[in-house]
Amino acid sequence: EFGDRKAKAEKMFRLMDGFLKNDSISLQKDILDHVEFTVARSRFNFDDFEAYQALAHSVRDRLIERWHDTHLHFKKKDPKRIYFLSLEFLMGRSLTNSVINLGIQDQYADALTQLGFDFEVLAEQEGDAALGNGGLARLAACQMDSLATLDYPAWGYGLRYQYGLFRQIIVDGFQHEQPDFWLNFGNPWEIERVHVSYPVKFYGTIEEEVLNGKKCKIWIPGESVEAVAYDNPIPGYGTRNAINLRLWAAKPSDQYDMESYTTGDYINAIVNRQKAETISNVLYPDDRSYQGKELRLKQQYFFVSASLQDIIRRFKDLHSNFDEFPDKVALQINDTHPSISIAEVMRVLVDEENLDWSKAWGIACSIFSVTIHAVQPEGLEKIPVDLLGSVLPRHLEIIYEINHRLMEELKKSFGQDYDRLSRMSIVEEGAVKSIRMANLSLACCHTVNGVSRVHLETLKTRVFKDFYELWPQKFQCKTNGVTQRRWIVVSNPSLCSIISKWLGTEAWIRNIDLIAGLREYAKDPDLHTEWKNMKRVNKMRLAEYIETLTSVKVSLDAMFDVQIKRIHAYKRQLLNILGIIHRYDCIKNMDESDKRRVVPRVCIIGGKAAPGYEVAKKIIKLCHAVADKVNNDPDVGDLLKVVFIPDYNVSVAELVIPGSDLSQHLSTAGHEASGTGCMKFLMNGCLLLATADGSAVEIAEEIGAANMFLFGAKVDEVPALREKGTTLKGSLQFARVVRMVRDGYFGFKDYFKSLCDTVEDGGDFYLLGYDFARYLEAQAAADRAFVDQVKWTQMSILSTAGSGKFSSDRTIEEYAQQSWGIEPCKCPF
Ligand code: GPQ
Repeated sequence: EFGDRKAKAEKMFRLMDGFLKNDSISLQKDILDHVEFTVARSRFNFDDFEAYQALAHSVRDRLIERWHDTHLHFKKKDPKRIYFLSLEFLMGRSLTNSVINLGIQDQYADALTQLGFDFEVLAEQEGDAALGNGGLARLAACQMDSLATLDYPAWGYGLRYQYGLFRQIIVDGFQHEQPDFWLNFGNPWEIERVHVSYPVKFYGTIEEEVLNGKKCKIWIPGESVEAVAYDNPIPGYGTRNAINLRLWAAKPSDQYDMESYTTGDYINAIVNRQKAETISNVLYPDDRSYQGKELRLKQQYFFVSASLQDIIRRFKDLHSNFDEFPDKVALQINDTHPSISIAEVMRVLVDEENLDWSKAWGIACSIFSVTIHAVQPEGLEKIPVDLLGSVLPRHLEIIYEINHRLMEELKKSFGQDYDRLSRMSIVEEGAVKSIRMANLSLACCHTVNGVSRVHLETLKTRVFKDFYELWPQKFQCKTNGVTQRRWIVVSNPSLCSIISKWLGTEAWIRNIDLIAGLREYAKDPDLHTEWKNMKRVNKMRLAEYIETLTSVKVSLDAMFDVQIKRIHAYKRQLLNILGIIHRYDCIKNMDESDKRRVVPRVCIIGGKAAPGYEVAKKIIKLCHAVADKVNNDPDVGDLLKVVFIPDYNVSVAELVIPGSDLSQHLSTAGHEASGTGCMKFLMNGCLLLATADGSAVEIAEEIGAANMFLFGAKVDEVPALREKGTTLKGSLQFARVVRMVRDGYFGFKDYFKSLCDTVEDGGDFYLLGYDFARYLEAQAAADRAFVDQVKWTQMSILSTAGSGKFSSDRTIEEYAQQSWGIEPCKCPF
């Protein structure tokens, strides 16, 4: 009967030419239909937001069409798939990206004009999907775009948080956090799959049973929560492929605990059940600090368990023998957050599929690879044994068994070297006995990836030295990249046209290597004119935004100098502010003729501080305090303006990056695993002022160190400099600017005291004092370069031209070939 229905539907579909059409009239009709029937407003009376909703639904229909075709095609071909597990995805807005990737931007723009609307105005109505904190999460989003574009059979899996990353509001210069209930106004980009749901179990006890003469462990769970799928289609560019990002939401389960209903406590039973939903409620906003929170562990297991049930169900649709599992499944774990999946795979294979341990372990070892984003051993995730034993008792047992076998193996290689064994153990003995999730990942994964060359070196020589000595072949470098679709085509359309015009092709949007062709024209005066116009228009947009948000008027002739990223002590926003204070101090002491030689600057800083991160919050306040003083000082005028852009997020980045001249990446060498912001600036022709850290080292190789402003202590100098510690005094200039803050020159004397203490009095772990003089020199070099606009423009063109390596397309190709062993699976048009 089903076959018959299918044939009839197909026949009717072809007769009616049922595919969605993309001419202007069809699009207009579609949008108006969605106004009337989806948004339920009158076709003759709807506002910009309602127009956006209707437009988004019309685009969504087209996404779904391709997404269906892609999945049918994947199902038919049954290739090995890559499953990308990540607790965070920072997707930002979807509208413009979708229509560009679908290749129907002009048609939509035209259709909207006909209806009296402006595409760009409607695009501004969309809020960001902010299901992540920072670099790690945006990287996952960029990689999804590349996976789709390169036609890889990929799935993303994560959590559908009700509350994304908090909104930052600034009151009197202080950060306040407000909840981001992003789903309040509906989310047209997701598809709720009420039928795709799985129970996820927690707590309970373990019992032993004898089954067929074999002793077995049976987990009797104490709680069950339902995971419901929400699918988010991810369209590739220049292909019909659209892959799926499946996010899980927690819903109360109706499976267990019928008792409380029958005992009559109906209301309480419902209230208790409702608590299940809290699992997917909120994203943890403290980027990289692990506090052993029960809810966090439950989030991790919840999304991992649901994803694996889904993956295994898909596998079993076509296969019955788990020997074939590694031929069909590659699992990528994004940092250690999803690493409980290793224990879960073992549990399913051993306890549910009845495979013997070593066979199951062999399978696990051939499907998992991990990427580490942390730099410090202290930054690695640890779960207290008591906590794990209570929430996931069977998983704790399995981890102990894995560890026992690991220790036996290690003894073969290292004999009685107990120090080494205890360092490599998955179980950390100590005041709080814990499970080292990184060690679990290292024991199992066939590949351990670092995110830049410097970072991989750190992993090999410091963080995982012992493991590297045992399994050197596991360690690989996959330097991060970002997608040129979002970071040039979507966010800088004028630059996009210039590149296509000068290269004579749009092919670089799929094949970024071509962008190097711009080098040939780096000195061409016509290109310079177009380039400078593009930059000026982008600066104008940014200046308007700044004025609306902060009431500060900035001059377009000034150098727009930008540092936007999460606020962290190691990223050294404080170094930037102290540099600004120095600049201010210099201007104050100049006579009029000196002032004429000053290169005017607009110093722009933006970023969120984790809610409990005191130092980071003080940095934000200091930035405002300095801005207040400088911006209102008539001696300074347009020579220096300081701006803090509130609520930095993906869509703000899309506006700010194209409008900047210079960007700053100031991490103390050895602390930024890679950095990806710098790549976005590079693509947009902004010059980089950076330490030799993370990916900046590789950027210098690509564009030539002479085309950027590198400064500061090198990675291998840092430990010795720290050793010297107390005897190492920063420069006089450094002492002077810190003193100004200490003395209350910018007010809030008592409040800033502890911040000053972090860089003085023998502290200064991040070596601000040591690097300060070199930092000022680099800044002076940037000023000199800016005065010579021909030189500057040439450096800017060479930056864009040299950015090819930093496309996530290159990164994904490397993962596909070196870690996952997958092939493209292109859906025919
Ligand atoms: N990163 Cl450990 C995060 O954004 N969050 C984290 O919890 C950790 C790392 C960043 C890292 O700091 C950057 O250097 C990288 O470029 C980025 O991950 C992506 O790899």
